[in-house]
Amino acid sequence: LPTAMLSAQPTGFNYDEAKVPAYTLPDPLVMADGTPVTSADQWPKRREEIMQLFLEEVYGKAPGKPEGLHFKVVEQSDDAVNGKATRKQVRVFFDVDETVAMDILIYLPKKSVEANKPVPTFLTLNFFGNHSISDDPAILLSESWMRSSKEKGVVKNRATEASRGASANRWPVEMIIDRGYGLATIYYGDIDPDFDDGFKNGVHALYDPPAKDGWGSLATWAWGLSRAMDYFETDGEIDAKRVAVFGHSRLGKTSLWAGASDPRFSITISNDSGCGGAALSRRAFGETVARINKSFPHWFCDNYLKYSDNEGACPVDQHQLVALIAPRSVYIASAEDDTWADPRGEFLSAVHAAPVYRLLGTDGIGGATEMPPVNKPIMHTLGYHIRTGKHDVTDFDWNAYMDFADRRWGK
Ligand code: GTR
Repeated sequence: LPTAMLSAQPTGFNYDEAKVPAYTLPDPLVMADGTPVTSADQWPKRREEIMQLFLEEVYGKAPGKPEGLHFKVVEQSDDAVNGKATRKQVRVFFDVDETVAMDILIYLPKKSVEANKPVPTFLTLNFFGNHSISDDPAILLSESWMRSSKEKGVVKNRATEASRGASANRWPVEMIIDRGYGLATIYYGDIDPDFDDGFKNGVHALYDPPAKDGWGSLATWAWGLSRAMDYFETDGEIDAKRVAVFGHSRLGKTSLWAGASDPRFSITISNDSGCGGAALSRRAFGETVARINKSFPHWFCDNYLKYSDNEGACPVDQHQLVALIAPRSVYIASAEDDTWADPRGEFLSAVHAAPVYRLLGTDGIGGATEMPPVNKPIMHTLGYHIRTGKHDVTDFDWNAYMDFADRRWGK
């Protein structure tokens, strides 16, 4: 089972900028055959080359939308969040027989719903069940397998009443509603429980076991986010054209892959995503490919194992993941004390993706080449901040994401 908690700086890894190995990044603007990409109309072809490499070598290939996909509203109320929001809990069934499902908890500002104004919404995954984000007693208590955590009230891999609101500090629901945004969240373990079981449970139960280039858990969670998007497209209260996909840590890796693999996401937000997320692998700073493959062999496709202690051989690096999302907006956030996730490597992904954004006619990251001071967000088509503090999600982070969404969506 994965290590539940890690100290900020596990020993035996490099945290010294002077010891970052010399490396050359694969150029997102040179075709596999060496042809330079100099005009926007060449990009779709180059993008497809990069996409195939990520599918085959990194995250793995997921199936499309399942035929049996269907939705049921299992609970709703127009009196949530101190009377300011509506609440809806939607069960998304992945098969006709209803054997595997995920629940989406959705809060929308009541004002917008009453005025028939579709709501721009943050779509998120959570670590400990929808009921963990708020102490709202009407949230259905998750019955899914969960990583054991005393702190989160999880006993023998199941949530208990003590789990309610256990992660509320990361979820400023009222603040989000007050700013006119919706919040939708899903327990990631509904889609695929986060342990290495040879891909038998969760939605994998409905499919053949993945091949070497088949979907690992990150790709599977991202696939679940796309199924939530399928639901949004049927719900007139949500503005499906203005959805920001957000995730923290392993779920930030997931949101980046969701943004890259599904063009319906208008904004992609990576909070402290680190190795296999926004951080450049070739820097081998903090968490490395070898370490992540060892601790979490089920997150990536099996082909990714080839790059343990061999980052330079990987035909892609993580700036190209950001480039796959271009010209859509991406916000990358780091935390000063989160050296395990390599804040500088996270920033550099945005910098090295920016040429693609500029080729496609946007302002990229506004020409930034140096990291901004702490707590001073940069906001262009690409956004970035490094805030003070540890690996976490704070109100500072959320405020920056909403400022970014205001800009992008012209609110
Ligand atoms: C750590 C892992 C990181 C990050 C984090 C998390 O153990 O090394 O890559 O994903 O977990 O998701 O909390």
